[in-house]
Amino acid sequence: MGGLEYGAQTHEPRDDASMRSFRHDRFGQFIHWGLYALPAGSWDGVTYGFAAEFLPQSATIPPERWARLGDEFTAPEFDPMTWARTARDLGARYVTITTKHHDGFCLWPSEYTDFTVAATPLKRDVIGDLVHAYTDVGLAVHLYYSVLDWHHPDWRYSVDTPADRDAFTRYLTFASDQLRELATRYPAVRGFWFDGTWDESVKANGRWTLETERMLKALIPGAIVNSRLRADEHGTRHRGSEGALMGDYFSGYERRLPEPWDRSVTAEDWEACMTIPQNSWGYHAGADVARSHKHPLELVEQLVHAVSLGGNLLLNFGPRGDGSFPEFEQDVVGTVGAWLAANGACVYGCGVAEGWDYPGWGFYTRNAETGVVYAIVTRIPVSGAVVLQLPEDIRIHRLTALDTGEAVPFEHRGDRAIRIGVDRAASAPPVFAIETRHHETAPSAEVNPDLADV
Ligand code: JFZ
Repeated sequence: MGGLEYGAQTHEPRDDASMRSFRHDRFGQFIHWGLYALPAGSWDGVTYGFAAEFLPQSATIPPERWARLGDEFTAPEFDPMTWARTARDLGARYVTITTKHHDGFCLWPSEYTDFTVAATPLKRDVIGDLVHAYTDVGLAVHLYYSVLDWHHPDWRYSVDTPADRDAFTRYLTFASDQLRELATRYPAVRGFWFDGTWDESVKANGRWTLETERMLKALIPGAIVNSRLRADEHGTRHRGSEGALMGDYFSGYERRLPEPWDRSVTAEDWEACMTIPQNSWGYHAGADVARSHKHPLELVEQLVHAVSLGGNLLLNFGPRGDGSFPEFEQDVVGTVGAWLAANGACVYGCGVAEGWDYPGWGFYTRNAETGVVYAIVTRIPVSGAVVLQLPEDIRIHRLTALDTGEAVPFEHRGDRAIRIGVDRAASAPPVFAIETRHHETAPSAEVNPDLADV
């Protein structure tokens, strides 16, 4: 390992049951909820186009003033079972929830600060109630934690003086205490998603990032931790100075995906996180932000794009301050959920389809267990037909429409390609399930006449 003390602990992807199930799940729901959902991007009559959770910075709101928003946190519509059903209807298999974002407000009654949901009219332990509800409907829960904290007096962006060092050391103890508290209070959680780790102060504490990862894994066996937590002793993040991934999966694809033909990314586990608006994680009520919302089918496309490259997609939802989901998010739940209900077999348990080159009209995925290859047509050509280039020595055994299970006619174009007609009026990406066989492999146990009687 070339002597890095706080760098990567292993050079191989994890292959234990917990990691396999995270990989199998492929689709998660991200939840950003906190005080920022109340002003929803506007302050004193001015709307700020930037991300709603950054409003304290955009509108230069002093922490004391921001903290008073707690008095308005009544969330009359907040119902953990409704949230859990929403995640399940979306087709997500896991949920990652913000426990504390950059503003420092905690959605659980932490004993290490007063700035928590316990001091609001809502009072209840939001994280505890959600962990319970999601687990009840069979979803894995991960906890998001921002190390960056605009509220805590000991937070520092950089550590320049001995006084800074003392303060930041106290801060890291506070963060460790909170993380131990989370892991102890909610042992059912399956992983931790770190954020707010890009400042010089954290980069100078690579050792703390490794110790934190170890502590969480000791408290919760099998816990999964994203790469964004980690820095090595040189302050190099995500991947150590030697290039090896730190943490369990690469979490650097933010509001973007790798190029669809870039198979090099399949060497690591990774998860991309995605917003529905162009750029807001917390609920933003601004009209310009609303105009930037992605179409629900664009999100279907991004999901299969991620899976085709062996990655997960974590799709963000920002519930309103009252605890309800805005209409555009409910539309996403309806459309993406319905598509997955019919076509989920091309997502769950699937990954890269080796040998099947990026086709341009969509994506290929493959279920590693069954070997079935899926062709997902996200961009139906005006010709009304797609051509599939087959890997060498691969023949089509059976070709069906995934949603109906019915056989689909196709036309051979030599040995290495087939052509399938596609309904140009399809209202959602059609998926073809392809069972293949090897060219040389005899389909039955017939004796090869050339070898008989030898
Ligand atoms: C961070 C947060 O600032 C944001 O509010 C949200 O929680 C998001 C999930 O994470 O934003 C980032 C983090 C990393 C990058 C950009 C924005 N990055 O790596 O480019």
